[in-house]
Amino acid sequence: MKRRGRPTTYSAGGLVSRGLTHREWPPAWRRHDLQATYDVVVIGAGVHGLATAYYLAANHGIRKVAVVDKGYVGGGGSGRNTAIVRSNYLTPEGVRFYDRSVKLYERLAADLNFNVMFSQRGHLTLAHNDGSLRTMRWRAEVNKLEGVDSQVISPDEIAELVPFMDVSADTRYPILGALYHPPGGTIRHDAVNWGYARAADALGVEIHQNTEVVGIDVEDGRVQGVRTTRGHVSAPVVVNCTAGWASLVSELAGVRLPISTHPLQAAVTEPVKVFLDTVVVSGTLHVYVSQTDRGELVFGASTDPYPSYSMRGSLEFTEELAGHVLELMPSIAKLRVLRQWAGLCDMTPDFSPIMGVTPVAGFLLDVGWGTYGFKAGPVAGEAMAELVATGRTPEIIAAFDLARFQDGRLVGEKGAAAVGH
Ligand code: PYC
Repeated sequence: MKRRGRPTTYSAGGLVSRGLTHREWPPAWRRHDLQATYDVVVIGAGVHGLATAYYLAANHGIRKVAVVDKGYVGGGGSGRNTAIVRSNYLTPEGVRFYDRSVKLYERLAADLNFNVMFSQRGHLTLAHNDGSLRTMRWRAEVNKLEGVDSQVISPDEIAELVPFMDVSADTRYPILGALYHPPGGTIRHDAVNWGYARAADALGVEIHQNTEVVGIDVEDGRVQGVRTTRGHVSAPVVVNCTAGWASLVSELAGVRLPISTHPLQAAVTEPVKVFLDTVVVSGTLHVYVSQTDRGELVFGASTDPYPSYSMRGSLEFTEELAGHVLELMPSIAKLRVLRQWAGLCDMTPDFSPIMGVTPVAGFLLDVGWGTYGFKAGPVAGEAMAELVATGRTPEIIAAFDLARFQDGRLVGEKGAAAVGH
C-alpha cells in the first residue's frame, strides 16, 4: 500500500489535469487490517476522535492507536453542524475551554498543513429583550475576565457591521443590543475532519471506517478491549468520542450517562452575492445564520423538541425556520432553500460536556456535546490525549467530569446556547 508522506507537489498543468480526473491522487489516509491489539482504541472518527488520535501521536508519541467508526470520517455530527467557532461562553470553565479551542483552530491549518478555511469574521448574538441583554452583559464580563474579546454593542454599531439589518425600534422584535465577539467565525468542517485524519494517518494512527463497535469488554472493573463488526481488539484504553450514540456506546461498558439525544436541523439556501460578513444569532427568534464563501446562507435553529436518532430534515422545521428568518431578514424572502439536514445532539442537564474518567478503569469519555461539539474538537482532542498519556485529568477539563452529576457541581452553560432549546 502506498504510504502517504509529504503532500506531492505538481506543476500548474499537472495540478489541473490530475485535479480534474483525481488520477494519481494519493489517498489522504490508508486502509488497514484490524490488528489484535492497540495501545488505544478511539471510538468515533469525527473531529473529537481524530483530534484525540492526532494529539496522542503528535504530542505524546503514542501511535499504536486505532480510530474506529461505524460510518465514515466526519459522517456524524462533525459533518452535520453549521461550522461555527466561538468562545463567548457564560461560565469561566466554559470560556477558558472554548478559548483554547479557538487558539488551536487559529493555527490548525499550519499544524496540519491543510487549508481549513478558518474565517474569523466576528460573531453577533442579538438581544431583543432586557433579559437577553442582561445575559449578554454577564457573558461579556466573564469573557473579558478570561481575556476573551467580547463586548455588548448598540443597535447603531450592529448596523455598521450588518448594514441590511433593521435596527429601528418599530420592528416586531426590536434589537436592543448584541454580544459582539470578534474572534468568532466559521471554518470548513469537512476540511477539519480530513486534515486531522490525514495528519494522524501520517503519524501512524490507523483509521478504520465501517467498523462498528458492538461490545466493550470489561473485567474486574477495567476495560479489556472492544468487539467490532470486523473482529475483536484488545486495548488497555478505550475512548468514547461519539456523538449521537454516546450513551449507547457507554452502556456497552456498563457506564450510564445523563444524556438525551435530540436532532438539530439546519439548511442552506442557493448562493447569492456576499452581503453578510458576520455570524448572526438570535436566541429569541431561534435562528443563526452565516454566509459561506460560495454565497450560500447557512441557517440553524433549536434542537427538535423530542428525543430521536433521526437525521432526516422535516417540513415543519423548514416552515418554522423560514418564519423566524424572515422576521430577522425580510429582504431574503425570495431565496430558495437548497438542502437541509440534521445532526444528533447529546444533551446533558447542564449543557456542558462529559469528559474524563469513568468507574471503568481505562474507559474514558469525551461526549455530551449538545450543540457545542464541533467547535470544541481541537481542545477536546488535546486534553483527552494528555489524559491518556499522563493518566492525569488536565485542569482545563476537570470541571466536566461525570461525577459532577452525583456531587451537584453542574457547570450551567445553557445561557451561552446560540438559541433557546
Ligand atoms: O453554539 O454556536 C453554537 C451553535 C451553533 C449551532 C449550534 N450551536
